[in-house]
Amino acid sequence: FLSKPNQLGVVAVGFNGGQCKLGVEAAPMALIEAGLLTQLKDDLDYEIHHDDTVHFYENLIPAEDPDHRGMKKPRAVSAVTERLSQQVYEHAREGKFVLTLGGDHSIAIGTVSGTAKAIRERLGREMAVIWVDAHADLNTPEMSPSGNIHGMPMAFLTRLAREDRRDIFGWLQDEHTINLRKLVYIGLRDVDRGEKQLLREHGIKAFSMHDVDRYGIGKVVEMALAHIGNDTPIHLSFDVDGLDPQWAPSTGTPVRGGLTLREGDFICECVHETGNLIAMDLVEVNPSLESLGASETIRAGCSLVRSALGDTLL
Ligand code: 4U7
Ligand code: MN
Ligand code: MN
Ligand code: MN
Repeated sequence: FLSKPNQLGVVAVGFNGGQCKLGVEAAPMALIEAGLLTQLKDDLDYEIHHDDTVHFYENLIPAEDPDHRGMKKPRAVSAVTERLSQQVYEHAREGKFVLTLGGDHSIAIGTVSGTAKAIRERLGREMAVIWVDAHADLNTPEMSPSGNIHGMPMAFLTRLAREDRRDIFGWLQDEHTINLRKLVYIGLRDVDRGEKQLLREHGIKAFSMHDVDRYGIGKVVEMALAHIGNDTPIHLSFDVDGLDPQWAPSTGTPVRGGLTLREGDFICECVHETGNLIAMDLVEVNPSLESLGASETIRAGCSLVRSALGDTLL
């Protein structure tokens, strides 16, 4: 589905407004300083299109941003994701692979909407999303226990949550959205009550850590890809907290009992092997938490991205 398979559009998003902890905005720089883009260029032969900027979108953050329907910083997250959606769209519409380095997971409202629109325009098709995460990020504003928008992106992207105000996600059009049947979760282990109900009610495909234990990661990935089908573009949104804190301790909402780094890499490798992967997000790396584990977490993040871009051993 990529007309330029070795061309890589990179967007570095230093945004933390979808949650309350500082530090996640420093992740793109930390990943780049760890050599990620150099590795993709020198070892995997990608031609990199990057503006050499970490975007903080300072001029888009309003001074006043009161809660709306319980959402915290709704205008800031909306304005930043609207801009990011355009940036991602511009790469994707040229047929490049789009790699977005976050940032907290609210930024997926921008990335997924951007690729979904480009794929509809270029190919006339609906794309699929593989969401690797401890969490489902499917809370509607009313259901959310925290009001943090990084726990809501999938609700807005699937239209389970809607808001008409243009400055609070009202810019999302049908062309930006994802079909609930084309969403697959892997790694879930901390899902809120309301989210569980939505998963059941809508029959959303979800592989929890229980499924990973029962079937093994090989079978789980096989079932996930079978659900999506052979002929569908895939956007992989990887929250580093999908990994166990043993491998990725530096993240805002760690949950024990997660994927090993090898299992995470394996998911990425298999999705790469389909030949259908068109974009990846790596989010929720927070180098300022667990300072002892920061470099491990950054290394884990680099490894996941390399795996998704075709770094297999043989
Ligand atoms: B992440 C949570 F309540 N579900 O909505 C919420 F447990 O992007 C956590 O996956 C969300 O890291 C975590 O606040 C968002 C909570
Ligand atoms: Mn998470
Ligand atoms: Mn997440
Ligand atoms: Mn998190």
